[in-house]
Amino acid sequence: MNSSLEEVVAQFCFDCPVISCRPYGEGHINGTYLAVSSSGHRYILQKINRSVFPDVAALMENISAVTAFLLKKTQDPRGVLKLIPTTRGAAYVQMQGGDCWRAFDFVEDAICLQSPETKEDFYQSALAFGNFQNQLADFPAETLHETIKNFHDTVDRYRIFHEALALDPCNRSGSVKREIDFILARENQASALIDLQRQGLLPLRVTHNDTKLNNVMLDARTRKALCVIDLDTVMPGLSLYDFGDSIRFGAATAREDEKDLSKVEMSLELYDIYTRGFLEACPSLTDMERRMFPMGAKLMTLECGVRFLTDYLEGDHYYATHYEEQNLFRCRTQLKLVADMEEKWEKMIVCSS
Ligand code: ADP
Ligand code: GN1
Ligand code: MG
Repeated sequence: MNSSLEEVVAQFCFDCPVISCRPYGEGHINGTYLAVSSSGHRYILQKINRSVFPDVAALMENISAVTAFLLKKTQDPRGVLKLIPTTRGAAYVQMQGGDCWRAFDFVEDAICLQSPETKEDFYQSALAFGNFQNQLADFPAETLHETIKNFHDTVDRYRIFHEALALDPCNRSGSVKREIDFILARENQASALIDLQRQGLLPLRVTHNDTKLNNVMLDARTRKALCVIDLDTVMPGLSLYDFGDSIRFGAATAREDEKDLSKVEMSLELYDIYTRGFLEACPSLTDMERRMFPMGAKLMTLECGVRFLTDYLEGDHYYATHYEEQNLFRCRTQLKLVADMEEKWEKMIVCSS
């Protein structure tokens, strides 16, 4: 452990001194570490990405409030993320230089998947996210801070994409004409969900907004859903954002940055399974929400493709990348998924009705 990490771990109320701390997981946003204390107790330590989340105090207020609320509704100690306070009793610490850190109890005897190994795994993730939304139905949404403005405003994501395209700071737009054309050809659909919300036809709820399969923990033995993690983007939103983002990531037949696009499809079977689980765990969804499931899946996938391409055009500042062009490969899988959903549209409607 280097000396600056040692200084960080000394700020938290861990059960015993931390003896090791190493990078952990496959998140794209925060700096995540696994910290182990001399008793063997494990913790997750995270450096919060401040360029993505400039108002850390507001972000941590959200997480403290939501986890405290969920704790009252669950019996299982692994049923909700547990924040470890700092030695000063705060939810996070700001180090000299400005970096902000927080810590959680490690969810033990649990697994976190990049793709479902069985259909039941995906069904369990649907229960986890559906249940999360259901449990927060009576949370006072107006008290939550908007941690990222216009996070799932697809129209605004297009606006930012156009800006990146016009500036083209890395001279990359010439080599991605096909992807640009695909995205522009669908711009007129970007407001489909927001329009319905504005007309009062879709309700605003407390949503997670980042419902990737790797933001759910399953029990390692029973493989039943335990809890939802990565609560940075919990905000008022549409249920379709949560539904759609889960399909985008978990119903895909290949990894998010798969280079061989012939392997990338949206599995209709997994779509169907997720739909059943989500509805079962969140029975209060309206007919309109249910009817818009296919559009939620498509728009969240398209939006993600737009975001990956924007980041590629801007020089890969937002998402963590591990090799050149990773954002471009990520974008291509998303666009392939959108095309596949368009082909399977009628069947998706049948699954959702
Ligand atoms: P990011 O915002 O960068 O995606 P996450 O909060 O999702 O960060 O954490 C990244 C990964 O770390 C998760 O996908 C999961 O594998 C692991 N992780 C995060 N929190 C916990 C926890 N409390 N217990 C066990 N694993 C965790
Ligand atoms: C990011 O934090 P992580 O890796 O769970 C991103 C999501 C994207 C996703 C694409 C705060 O999720 O919005 O859909 O990458 N999170 C943020 O994999 O931007
Ligand atoms: Mg995550």
